Amino acid sequence: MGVVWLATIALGALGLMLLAERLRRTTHAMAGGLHEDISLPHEQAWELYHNDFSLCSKKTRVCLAELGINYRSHRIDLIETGAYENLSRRFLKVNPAALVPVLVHEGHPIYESHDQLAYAAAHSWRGHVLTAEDPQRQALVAHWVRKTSLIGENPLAALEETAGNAVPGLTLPIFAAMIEHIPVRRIFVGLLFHRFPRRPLMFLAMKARGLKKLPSIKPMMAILQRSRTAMHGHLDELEAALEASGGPWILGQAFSLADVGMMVILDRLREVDWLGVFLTEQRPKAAAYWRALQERPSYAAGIASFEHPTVTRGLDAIKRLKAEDPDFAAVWSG
Ligand SMILES: N[C@@H](CCC(=O)N[C@@H](CS)C(=O)NCC(=O)O)C(=O)O
Repeated sequence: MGVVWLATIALGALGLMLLAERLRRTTHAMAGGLHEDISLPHEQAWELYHNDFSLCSKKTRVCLAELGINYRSHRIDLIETGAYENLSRRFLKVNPAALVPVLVHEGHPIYESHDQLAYAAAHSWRGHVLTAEDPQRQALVAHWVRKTSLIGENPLAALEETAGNAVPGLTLPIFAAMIEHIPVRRIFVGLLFHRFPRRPLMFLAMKARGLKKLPSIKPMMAILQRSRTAMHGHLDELEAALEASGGPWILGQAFSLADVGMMVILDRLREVDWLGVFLTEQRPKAAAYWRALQERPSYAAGIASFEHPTVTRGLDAIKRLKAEDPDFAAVWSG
């Protein structure tokens, strides 16, 4: 009986501790743009909370590199790169939505990466170089910035809307490869504190099955197929835009924020070995465009120099399995 009482008390205490921690780590949506009402400790005019692998973080880093803005870097782990640091008390003070990137200017945060691009361009003497002056071209830049963004709370529900929303589904294989090396207890932190429990649940499912068995997780394969179809549509639009502008960039001779977003999307396709599917001879302009994008110093500064070891290892594992296992390779065909 004494043991039962002790166990009950211990469980009760644990439950209370978890509840108290849950209350301390409440998360909620944050509107995009500058929040002058929030002041964060800072040492530099520009600071960036970001993750090496995250699509939106890459976009903001490339934009800052294009603008020549120096920033203090705060690297934040996400579960796929090691741990749910985005759910830590410290980071939730920076962004209660628990998302990266967060750009901080003079101590005030700017949420949503597309808003960060616009804000940084508007506050840099070189900003006009990345945006357009005449309204028609401005509208074109706005169209492509949106097209390359992750929009909405559930991007998977609107894959056809933006190329950014079609990316997470195509990222599933590298997520599965990366999560193989992350201990399950770290994913549990997400189950306790994440605003969208379906995200840690998805990682748990991939962890349980392993990379090789990813093709057997039917709901994920359905998302992947839908994302692939949607991405084909988005890249057809890119091919047409490059044809119309005459290249080398979406606006023609001028590199703009439109290209910043697309650089990051194409790089993610590289990271998950999709380029052979999407940049075929059917899209020669997009293929040449991708080659030109990789030549930009901002590609090295914002993307290549942040290559994460788990991503490199994951891509190697994907390529190995594709060569060995036809069922696995079939994910990329068809
Ligand atoms: N619409 C937001 C999306 C931000 C977002 O989803 N960030 C992802 C990384 S790309 C993240 O922080 N995920 C962490 C998580 O869901 O646990 C933006 O463009 O900034």
